[in-house]
Amino acid sequence: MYDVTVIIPTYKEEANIKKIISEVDAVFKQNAINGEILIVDDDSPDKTIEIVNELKKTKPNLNIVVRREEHGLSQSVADGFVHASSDIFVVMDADLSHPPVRIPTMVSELRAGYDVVIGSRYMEGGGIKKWPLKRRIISIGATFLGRLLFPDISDPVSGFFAVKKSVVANTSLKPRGYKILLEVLGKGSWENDKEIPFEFVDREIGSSKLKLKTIIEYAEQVIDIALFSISHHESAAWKEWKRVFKFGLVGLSGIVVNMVVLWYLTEFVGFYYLVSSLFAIELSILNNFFWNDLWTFKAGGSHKLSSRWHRLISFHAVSAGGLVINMGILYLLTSVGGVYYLISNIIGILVGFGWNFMVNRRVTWTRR
Ligand SMILES: Nc1nc2c(ncn2[C@@H]2O[C@H](COP(=O)(O)OP(=O)(O)OP(=O)(O)O)[C@@H](O)[C@H]2O)c(=O)[nH]1
Ligand SMILES: [Mg+2]
Repeated sequence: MYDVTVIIPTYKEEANIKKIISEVDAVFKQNAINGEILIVDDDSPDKTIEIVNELKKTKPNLNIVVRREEHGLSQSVADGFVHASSDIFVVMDADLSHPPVRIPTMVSELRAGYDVVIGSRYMEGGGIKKWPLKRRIISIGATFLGRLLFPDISDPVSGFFAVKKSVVANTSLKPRGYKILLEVLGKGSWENDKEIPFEFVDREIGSSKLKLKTIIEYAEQVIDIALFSISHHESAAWKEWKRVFKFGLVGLSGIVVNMVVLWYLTEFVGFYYLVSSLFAIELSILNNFFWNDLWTFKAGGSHKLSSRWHRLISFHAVSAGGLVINMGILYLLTSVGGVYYLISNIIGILVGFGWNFMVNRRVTWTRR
């Protein structure tokens, strides 16, 4: 019936609701969008519902769902997906943090063929205005966790995004969890995404609902999506697991190269073993680089570091960092912490591996 549904979850937004509705409606009119506004309210005890019902009298494209049970932000948005009467959904907050003027761009990107369009605070051109340091730190932490699952997405926990109905239509989104976008990315069926920058403005009126419990639930949600992807191989996060696995296999092959070269140069060429080791380390780094470049991260020339030489240099730098981390942890745990050195070494290797994967993923082999 409509071309676009803007879904706005609300809880106690009496101070903002009127303004956001009229701003979205104005954007519809200015851009000739046949759009619906769907408020999904968790039975707010303030005047939110009353105001919406009053506005409904003059705005036929305004609808409200009032939820009386199982309160929660993600559940509300998921309910909005079910009640929307269009094939394109835009999700945004009620507190004017998300600029409605970006809606037309999101819609046209979906029409251009993208399945998900994300409003990003963390890409060039995006930003956050007037946020206290504490909020910034929490947000950066949450974004970091989300990027473990979706490293190509700068803002995987944004509350401002648009999806095609087909992405979420046959998925069971977990009712719990605060970050609905992460849930959509983790469990929805989509192929390609697009990020567009926007400037997030902190709410001026009304109260924030962010609590410690929210953070714990968020961590649970990330784990849940990671586990989900292990059994759903069409999911985007699964592709990332495959890369981690390949990177690990390549790492093991590097150990073999290292051992063979060390042994050969020492036994048959007669080098002092530490000298042999230098060659062994360099050859294993080269071995790992080429396998990762041709196999783990193969990407038909779409890397930001488009020259293989640049990627090779970057890989060396990251590997050196990984080595320092590995040895540093070995030293600290054993000499300072009194941990048995072989155990310390395993921990050092794992942390070094995590470093190597994540930094190479985001620097050496980052996509354009
Ligand atoms: N339906 C529903 N909406 C909610 C719930 N919690 C928050 N919201 C709405 O979801 C949007 C985002 O919530 P906010 O409280 O702004 O969350 P935030 O942006 O992380 O934090 P602040 O802006 O600092 O408050 C707003 O439109 C809220 O009204 C909820 O439990 N149910
Ligand atoms: Mg907000």
